[in-house]
Amino acid sequence: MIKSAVTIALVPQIKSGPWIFWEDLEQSMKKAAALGFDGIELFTSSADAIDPDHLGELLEKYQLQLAAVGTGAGKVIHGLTLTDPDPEIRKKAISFISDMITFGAKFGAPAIIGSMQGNVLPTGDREETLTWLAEGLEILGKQAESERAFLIYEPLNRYETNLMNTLAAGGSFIEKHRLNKVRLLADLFHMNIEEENIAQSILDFGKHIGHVHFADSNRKPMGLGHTDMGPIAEALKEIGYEGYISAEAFPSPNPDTAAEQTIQEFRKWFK
Ligand code: LER
Ligand code: MN
Repeated sequence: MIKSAVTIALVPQIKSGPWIFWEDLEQSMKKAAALGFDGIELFTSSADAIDPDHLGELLEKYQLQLAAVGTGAGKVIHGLTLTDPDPEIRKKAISFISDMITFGAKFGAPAIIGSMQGNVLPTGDREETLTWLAEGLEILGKQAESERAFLIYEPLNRYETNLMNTLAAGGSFIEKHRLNKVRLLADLFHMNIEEENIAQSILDFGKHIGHVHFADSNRKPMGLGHTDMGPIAEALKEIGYEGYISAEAFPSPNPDTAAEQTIQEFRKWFK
């Protein structure tokens, strides 16, 4: 069954990002539960930012699942990426994500590698950079597997990375490097910019998709832009997608209304 989730970011440095809730953890979870979301996706500044016992109690209290954990703070706060030319920084990036994997896996949730993938630098070599990325994903994918989770890699739009921008690029990379424990994140906002046909890409690379970010063409909550959601919802059903559709959108016009708009759209397309 396809499940709904909503993002909660607890990182002050990225408050202006596309997250629905970004204040108090418990208040946000209470609201998510009241609206009927199945899960929450968390962005924290590090793996030890929240006491896992406390999170476990809140998940139990509000009957929510942890859908995924984001790792972007590793780049935003600590300047780490998996493709930094400095091997020490790559090592620290792996260690940061590794801790996030362990944190998420306690609750059966995967970690997401989005901005932590980095970029090929103007002075860099593309093949070498992609080799570093493959090495990082291989190590972290194996770790996720050993903790009974999986790892999510997110193709981003061209303004955020020059590594991989489409499901086709991400899917081919996974296949080429036999990254069996890595699944793709289909972020509908990035796909709106990069894919020729969002629904067709979902049909073509569906077997690799492990998570979906739900946002409209302008990154407002679904329904507030011009994305044609009908064929996308059909494609996700056709591939038998059973993961989360997680609202990673601007809290527009405010977090509460954005959350309500999102759950209404989720029900419209998936219930
Ligand atoms: C992360 O999931 C993402 O989509 C990035 O664009 C956030 O900056
Ligand atoms: Mn995303």
